[in-house]
Amino acid sequence: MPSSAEREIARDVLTLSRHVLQQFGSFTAEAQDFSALMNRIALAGKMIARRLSQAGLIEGALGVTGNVNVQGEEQQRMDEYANRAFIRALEQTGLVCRLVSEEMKTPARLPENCSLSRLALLVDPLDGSSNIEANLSVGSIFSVLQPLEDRPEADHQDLLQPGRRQLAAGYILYGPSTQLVYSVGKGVHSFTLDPSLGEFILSQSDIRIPERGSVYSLNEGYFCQWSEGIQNFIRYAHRQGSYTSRYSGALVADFHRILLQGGVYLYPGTRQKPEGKLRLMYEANPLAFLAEQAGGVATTGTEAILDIVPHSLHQRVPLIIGSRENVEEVLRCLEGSLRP
Ligand code: AHM
Ligand code: MG
Repeated sequence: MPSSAEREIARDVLTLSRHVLQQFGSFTAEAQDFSALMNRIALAGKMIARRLSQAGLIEGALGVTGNVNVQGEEQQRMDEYANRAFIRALEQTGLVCRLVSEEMKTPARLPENCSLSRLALLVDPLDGSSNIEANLSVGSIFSVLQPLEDRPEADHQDLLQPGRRQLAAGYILYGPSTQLVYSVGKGVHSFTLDPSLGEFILSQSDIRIPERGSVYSLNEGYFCQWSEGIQNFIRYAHRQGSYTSRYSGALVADFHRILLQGGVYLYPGTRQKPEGKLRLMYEANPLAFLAEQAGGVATTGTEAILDIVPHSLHQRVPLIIGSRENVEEVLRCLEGSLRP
C-alpha cells in the first residue's frame, strides 16, 4: 500500500507537458513540439491568472483601453494584456509561425519561428472579459491548425479550414482555481494549476460529457429576438420542469460546467444578427472539438460546427453545444417536431 507521500508524488509528476508526450506515445519531434507548445500556452495562462488574481491592486490593470477591437467591441486592459501574454510566450520558441486573435484584425507573424514551424495558433485571449470588473470567471480559448499546403498564404486563406482539421484545442478557465482543458484528438483531459509548484497537474483524464444534463445556458434577455424554434425550446424547458438555468456571461465557464455535469449552452442568432456573437475559429471550433471528443454535440442548428468551411478568420456563428440528448431536444424544437 503506497504511503500518502508517495501518492502525492505520483500525482504531482503528472504535469501537462508529460501528459502531452504520453498522448503521442512517443518522443518524436512532433510529440516534443506539441508538449513544448502546450507548455507555452500554459505559461501565458499562468501570467494571465496571476494578473487577474491581483488586478484590483495593480494600477492600470482594470478598465478599458479606449480602443475598439476587430469585432467593434470595447477593449478591456486585461484583453490587451492577455493578447500580449500569448504573443510574448510564443515568440522566439520556434513553435508557431502565426497567431490569430480576437484582439487583432490581422494575425501576428512570429517571423523568427517560421523557418522551423508552420503551425498557427488561434486564440480568444480573454473570453467573457466583461466579467473581470466584477471578479467573476473568465477564460482563454485556443486552437492549433496546420496551414493547408495547397492554399495561398495571402489573406490567410490557408487557415480557412473546417474545425475537424484542428490538431489540438482547449481552454484555460480562471475561476476559483485555474484549470486547463485540452485535447489532441485523443480524449479530453483537465489540469489544475498548483500555484506552489507553478505547474498544471492532471486532475481528470478522458472526460465524458453526460448524455443528458439539467442545465440550459443562454442569455434569455434576447428572447424576443430569437426564432420561434429557439423560443419554443425555452418554453419547453420552462414547462418540462427538470431544466435549470445557469449563465455566467463567460462561455468557457458555462461550457466547463456542461462538460462536467451535462446540459446545453446556446448562443443563437437573432433577427438582427443571424450569425450570433461567437467567433467560429477561436471560440466555437475549439469547444466543438472538445465536445465531440467528450461524446457531445456542437451545431449551428443546421450544420455541425466542425464541418463549416470558414470564409473569414473572424466570422461569427450560432452555437448550440453540449450533451447529446439536450442538443437533440433543441434541434427537434427548431424543426418543429417537439413543441412546448
Ligand atoms: P467576448 O469573447 O468578447 O468576451 O464575447 C464572448 C462572450 C461569451 O463568453 C459569453 O457567453 C457571451 O459573450 C456573453 O454575451 P452576452 O452578454 O451577449 O450574453
Ligand atoms: Mg474575448
